[in-house]
Amino acid sequence: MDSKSGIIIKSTGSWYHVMDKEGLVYKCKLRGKFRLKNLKATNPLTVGDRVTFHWDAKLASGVIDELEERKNYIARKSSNLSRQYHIIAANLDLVLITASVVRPQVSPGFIDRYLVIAEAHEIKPVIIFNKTDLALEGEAADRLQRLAEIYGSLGYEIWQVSAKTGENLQELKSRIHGKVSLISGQSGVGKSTLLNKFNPSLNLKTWQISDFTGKGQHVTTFYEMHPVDDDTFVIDSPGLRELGLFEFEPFEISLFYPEMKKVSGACRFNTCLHLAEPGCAVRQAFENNEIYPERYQSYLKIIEDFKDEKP
Ligand SMILES: Nc1nc2c(ncn2[C@@H]2O[C@H](COP(=O)(O)OP(=O)(O)O)[C@@H](O)[C@H]2O)c(=O)[nH]1
Ligand SMILES: [Mg+2]
Ligand SMILES: [Zn+2]
Repeated sequence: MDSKSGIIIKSTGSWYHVMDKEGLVYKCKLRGKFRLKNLKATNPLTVGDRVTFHWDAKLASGVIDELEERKNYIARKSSNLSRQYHIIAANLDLVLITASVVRPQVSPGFIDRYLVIAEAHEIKPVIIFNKTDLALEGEAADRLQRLAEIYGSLGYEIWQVSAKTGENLQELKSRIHGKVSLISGQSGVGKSTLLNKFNPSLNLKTWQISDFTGKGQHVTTFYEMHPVDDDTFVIDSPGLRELGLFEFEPFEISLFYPEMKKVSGACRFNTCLHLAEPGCAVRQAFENNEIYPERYQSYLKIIEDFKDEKP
């Protein structure tokens, strides 16, 4: 039996698809005595995990022996009441936050929610505005300009691309080369179309209603990692709103808004939520027009949702 190493690109619960450096995919099971380091996780391994395994050519199946230590991972609670969580993806280099200003029009707060998730996990966020071909003039163009101004001035990396015309696609493909990225975005923004442009052999279905598991529901969804090349992977994520923030307290959320973090040290209370507390430096900055109203609104919404999620 051959000892090999690779990266998990798909998990179906009992089987893991592991891709080696040559780009070959092996179907593997977990070794019976596999030691679970993390008992609070409902799934021992996930896409993005790097493992060593033994391949039995006769049986045409492999056995995973070891998990390499994770650089990071994103998880979500397995249910509102349980202390257990489900690990969604591991070893991420980038979070590609994909949006469009028309068809669909980006919903307020979507970008910020994913920026918070990226900041909270110390994973580099990259904002992609797709469908620029539909935003050349009028209100759509104004919206795009406003969003580019907000996120640009906050120092975030922004890409304006069109999967249809090919604008900036080669450049974006080079940007993600050699990295593992999680791509997120509302249904219909063009995630699958973009991935197909990066690697036509993926042949992903487009215009598919993603298997979005509405808020409060916790159907297990299996995340899949798409190889763009041997060395570049993109994990498509159904838009889970509560994704990966459960381990934080509400007062910590503003630490993931750089412009709030900058001033919140001056708030009177160190657990200030920046709502209506006396001596709140964030609220003051907002009133002085030093924080964009869109950003403050999205912050309030996240805090409000937290109250629902943490009864
Ligand atoms: N005009 C235009 N349409 C696009 C672009 N990218 C994707 N689409 C279309 O948007 C629809 C949804 O795309 P899809 O990739 O399925 O979105 P997903 O749900 O994010 O994976 C499809 O009809 C695509 O052809 C683009 O850059 N411009
Ligand atoms: Mg899709
Ligand atoms: Zn405050």
